[in-house]
Amino acid sequence: MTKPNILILMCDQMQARRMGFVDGIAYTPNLDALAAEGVHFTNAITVHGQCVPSRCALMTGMSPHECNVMVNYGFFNHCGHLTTKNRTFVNVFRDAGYTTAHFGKSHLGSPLKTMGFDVGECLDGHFPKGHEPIERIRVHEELHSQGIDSTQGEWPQTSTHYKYLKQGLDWLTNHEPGGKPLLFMFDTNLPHPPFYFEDEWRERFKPDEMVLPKSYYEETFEGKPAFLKKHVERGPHKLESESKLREEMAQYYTMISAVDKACGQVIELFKQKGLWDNTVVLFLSDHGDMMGGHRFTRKGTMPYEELYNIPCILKLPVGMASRRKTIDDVIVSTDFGAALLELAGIEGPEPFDNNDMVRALHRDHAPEDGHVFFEHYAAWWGLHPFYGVRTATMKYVRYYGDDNTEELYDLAKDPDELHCVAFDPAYKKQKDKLAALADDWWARTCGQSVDFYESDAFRYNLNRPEGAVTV
Ligand SMILES: [Ca+2]
Repeated sequence: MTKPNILILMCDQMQARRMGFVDGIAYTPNLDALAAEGVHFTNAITVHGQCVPSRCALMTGMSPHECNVMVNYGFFNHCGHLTTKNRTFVNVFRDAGYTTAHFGKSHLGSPLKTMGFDVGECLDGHFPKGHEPIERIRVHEELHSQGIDSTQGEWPQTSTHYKYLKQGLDWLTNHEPGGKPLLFMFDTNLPHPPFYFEDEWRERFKPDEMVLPKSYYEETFEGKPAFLKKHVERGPHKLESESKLREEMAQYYTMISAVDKACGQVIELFKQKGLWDNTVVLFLSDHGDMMGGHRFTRKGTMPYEELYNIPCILKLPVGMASRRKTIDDVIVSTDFGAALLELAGIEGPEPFDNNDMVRALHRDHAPEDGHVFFEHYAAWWGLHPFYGVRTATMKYVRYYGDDNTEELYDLAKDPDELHCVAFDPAYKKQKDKLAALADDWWARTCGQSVDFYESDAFRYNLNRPEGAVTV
């Protein structure tokens, strides 16, 4: 049987709930149609709530602390990035005879070829070009000290999106399969800040009609880590005003509609070329945006659903079926590469030899003990390292740095994560069990202390000579 093609449609900073068939406000007809044809995973969790670690983990199938990329390079002198030592799931597809192509953002700090792609173009944005890793982070810090946010890249957001979309569509139009299956990844930088209105959908989304999250109004921060309240009141996560938030949310929706339209164009081309029926499609984002949740903006340093629950749609090729159309099993982004390999009938080497995503397709119900792990380390606005575990109904978080505290949420009763029950005696038994699970994961995957991660050897990636990148 001919191996299926793989189409990965990836976007940036999109919350799970911002699809038309989920929230009723978003306008995403192409994603709605994809979900109708495929399977919607409602509890897909990214292993990390920020760009580079999330993307590196997706590619390698390893958690950020396992692939040594825990921070967006540049933050706090960390310059960890993937190198040829890291094998990606795309490398495995290429070795199995696939043509592999990538167009758009990668943000992996490494050339596409190193990541396993035969062809493509990428925006490995967020750094001035022409600098080696250690020098680049110095440039980054210098700009930051001058009050310049160099994380916003060198190009306007919108032209970047359309540039790589056009390049991808052009390549795909001219691509002759030659009997080889195709892995094609379109990876857009939208809907990343700075937010703006995509004109085509401006009239559809009125700021005063936006529905703000319940936690925007009701968050008290009682019983939560102290830094959260400080950040929201004084720090870089502070919202300017409700009207600004409403405007940003409307802008966010227009950018998501642009993502949707682009996905529709790629899908249409797959159909025109006769590839569609034998193609596995995965739509996802690298993480979400707080978008007013708990009165935060942006991302990083907090473990909430707005960031960690990502959109996830899987379309299977003709001849394969899922027992459910909507799957609420918790699954994690480090499983996605392994799942794509399994669906293509390719035996993946470790860690691509095991995943729960495909198993979920064959189940009628989520397993009672289903759980996944996640982590964060640091972002520009602070070093607040944590790891945690998410089940279908609970979330536990352990802060292992100076914060030295815990969070626990009963998501079944409190989906907005307003009431931290980590220190509620009624939840002690559940907390102890989840804490033991999370601690065991951290120990057996060689999780380390802050001192280790703050050592120069780790931050400067000094043991990785081939890590010198040209982006
Ligand atoms: Ca991102």
